[in-house]
Parts: sequence; structure tokens; C-alpha cells
Amino acid sequence: MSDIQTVATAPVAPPMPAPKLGRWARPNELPVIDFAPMSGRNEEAKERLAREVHDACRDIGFLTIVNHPVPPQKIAEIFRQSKRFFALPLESKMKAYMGHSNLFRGYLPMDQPGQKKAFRGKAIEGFQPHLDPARMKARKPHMNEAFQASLELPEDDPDVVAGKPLHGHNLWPDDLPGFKEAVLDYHTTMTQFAALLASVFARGLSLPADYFAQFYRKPLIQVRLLHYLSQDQQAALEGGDSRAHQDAGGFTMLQQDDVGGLEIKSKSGEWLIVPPVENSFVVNIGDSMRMWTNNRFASTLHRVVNHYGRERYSIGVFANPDYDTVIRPLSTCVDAEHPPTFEKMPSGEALLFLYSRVWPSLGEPDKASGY
Ligand SMILES: O=C(O)CCC(=O)C(=O)O
Ligand SMILES: [Fe+2]
Repeated sequence: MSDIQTVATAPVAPPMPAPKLGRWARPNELPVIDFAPMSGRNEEAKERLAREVHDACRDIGFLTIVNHPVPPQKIAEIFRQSKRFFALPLESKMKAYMGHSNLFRGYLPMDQPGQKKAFRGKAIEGFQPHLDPARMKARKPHMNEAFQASLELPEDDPDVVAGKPLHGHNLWPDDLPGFKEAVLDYHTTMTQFAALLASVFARGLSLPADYFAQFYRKPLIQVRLLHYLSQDQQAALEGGDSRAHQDAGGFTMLQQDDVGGLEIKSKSGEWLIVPPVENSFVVNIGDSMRMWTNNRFASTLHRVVNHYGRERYSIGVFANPDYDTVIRPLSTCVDAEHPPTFEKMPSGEALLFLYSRVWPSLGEPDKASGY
């Protein structure tokens, strides 16, 4: 008698394809755009710049910006503060643990996905398409930790009083003088830079320069400090690849140090390593802007693979619009050849659903409120 038993099994999803190593992008493969005209008075130069940015957003969804208005001292200072924070003992960092609030702010330790599922918000078709359950399950260890902060709102802020999701105060370590001030200062500076970028996107899309300002009045802009350990090549590749993603908000403004490791998926399917350029920002389009532009702008898949034998620090700023923003395809991006691909997306609820999926144990419902 055979001792092999047949057991009824559920259909098994095909295995994920093996991830491929990236290669350094060649100088002409990723656009480097000079923002100097934005601080001058030459309107023609500004229009040219807006067109250049538009084409880069359409063709690649990633660009490197030099001669931007963010002072180098502010960038040096936020990196310095980030290194101070991550150098704290785990116990001190855990005082600001993201699980202590339901606002998705504070400290996320290395590779500790939550277990409890408490989905909030609303699933939107076509938003964050990479997040299928099979991919979520196939995540491999990726050695990074993060600290996240957003607009600091007092208890008596009307939206906080009303219990509006994602509105409130940040979590801070209690033994790091100057950290809170530096993070909030960077948040303010980057909110201004976001407004400038949004005006350049608007011009490029044949809209009034202040068009997006109506959606960024009390925006859910996040500053995310990130710290990656170096892993051996295979582990770094598997961990990074299993977290390949498209950003969710309007756009992202990223500082990376000189280690390298950010990789973007090209149209031909290759992974291109984005070369660090001193004093630059890497800016990329997120899903919200892709949807605003009716899929004209690309929200490109990217990942971080650090196998360079050095720790890596980066600082992402995610330009999410106001919670109540309803995203509809822009009129200048719709015509007979490009019919609308969706009707409308409630931005806040879509973000809330995303956050409660990627950080599930932190998705506790808000206190009793109309939301
Ligand atoms: O660390 C980086 O360079 C990129 C991080 C990133 O893509 C993200 O946090 O969305
Ligand atoms: Fe990203």
C-alpha cells in the first residue's frame, strides 16, 4: 500500500518570477532638470521648464531636480537628525512606535508587519495596482526602519475634534532634543517646495499655475525618514523586490544619500539604479497624479535594493492632497482619444485603505465620529 496521501488543496497561485538585479542608469536615461528658471522672471524659460517636466512625467515618471530652492543646510540637518534618531536604542525609538496611535505616524521597526487586520477607508479600483494579496504574502525580509511625521495639529483643531482620519499630532521620541523641531521645519520647507512643483505640473498640463492649490490647503504631506541596512545581494534583491511599489500620493520628493539603491522599472522591463546626484531631489509621480492626469503621467514601479556594504539613509516626502480631495480626470487630459479611465476617487479614503493594508495592525478604527 502506498503511503502517499492525496489531499484536496486550494488552487495555488503561480510562483513569483525570480527578481532580477538592476543596473546603473546611463547619464541620458533619466532626466536631470534644472529648476533655476523658477526663481527668475523669464516666463518663457518657466514654460519651457514646465514642458520638460511634463514630458519626463509622461515618459518615465521620475526626474532628478537640480538648482531647487531647498537650502542645502536644511537637507544636511534632516539627515543629521535622522541618523541621530535611528542610532537611539530600540527601546527609545519604540516610545514613538507607530502602533501607539492610529494615524500612521511615528516609528516603524525593521520588518515587523502587523498581524491584526482592521481595514479602514475605501478600496479603489486601479489605485495601487501592485498591491495584490499574493504579492503581499510573498514579502521577504527587507532590513529597513522608518519614522513618519505629518502636519502637527493641536487637539482643538476642528478636524481633530471631528475625528477626521489621519489628522492629529505626531509621535516623538522623548530624549532627542531638536529632533521634533528639525522634522517639522523640514515638513514646512517641503510643503512649500511641493507647492512650487505642483505649479510646474499645472503649467505643463495647460492649467493655471495655482490649479492644484485648492487640493493642498491642509494636505496629508508625510515626511518619511528611512534607514536601510546592507544585506547580501540575494537577500537585498528579494526583500527590495517584494516591496516594489508605485507611490500613492500626488508626487514624491526624495533625498537619497550617496550609497545608491533606488531602482526604477523602465518601460523595457529593466531595473535602473537611480544615480545619486549631489544637492538634487529625485521627484516621482504617484498614483493620485497618474489618475488626475487620466494616466498621462506615469506612476512608475520602484524598489530599494541595498547590497553595497553600507547603511543607507533616505528621506521621502509624499505630497498627498487634503483628505477631502476628490480626484477626477483633469479636463485637459481628456479628449476623444483619451476618454476618462475612472469617474472619481476620494483621496483620503483611498490612502486610508492603503495604509491599513500595508500597516495592518495599526488600522484600528477612529474614535466615534462621523467618519
Ligand atoms: O528610500 C528610497 O530611496 C525610496 C523609498 C520609497 O520608495 C518609499 O518610501 O516610497
Ligand atoms: Fe516609493
